Amino acid sequence: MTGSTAYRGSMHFTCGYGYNLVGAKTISCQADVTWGGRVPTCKATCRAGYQLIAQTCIRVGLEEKDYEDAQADCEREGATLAMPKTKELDVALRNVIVNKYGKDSKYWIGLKESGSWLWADGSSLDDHDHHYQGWNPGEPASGIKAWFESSDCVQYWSGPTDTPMWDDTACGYNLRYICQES
Ligand SMILES: [Ca+2]
Repeated sequence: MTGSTAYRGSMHFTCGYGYNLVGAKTISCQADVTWGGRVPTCKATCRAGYQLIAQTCIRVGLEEKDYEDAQADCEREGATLAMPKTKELDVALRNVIVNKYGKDSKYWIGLKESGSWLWADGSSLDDHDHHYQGWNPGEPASGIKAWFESSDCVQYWSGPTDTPMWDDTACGYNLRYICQES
């Protein structure tokens, strides 16, 4: 909200990401210290099936798919696998999963190793010095590569911490997954 609350001043309203403004963008201040119109509201704009979590529209897919199929399913909806790049979003996603589905299932997120760790939008996990990372203690661990062709895709896994945290595993496993609107 910017502008002036003085008489004949006008206020301009905007909404944060994931919200649409409902009502007039600009309203004026009246001589009697009331607004010259209704104060607008912000309404979440996630598409059907998605919910707003930490300013991000997400959907939890309960069908179990391998990493590529899960990513393709998200892409069909104009989304990608979820990218919990911030602690805020990572913790919010964990809480949604645990509160709704418990801590035992595993879920793909949009992080994969292709030379380096890349998010589903192509950005690098190592882009900046103080980037957030939500790995389980001891992960990413490459030991599993002796048995499987690749251990390059990242899942939420309630391992030693009993909390869904990042773990690299074989991309061919069929897991639940989380989509994020892009
Ligand atoms: Ca691992």
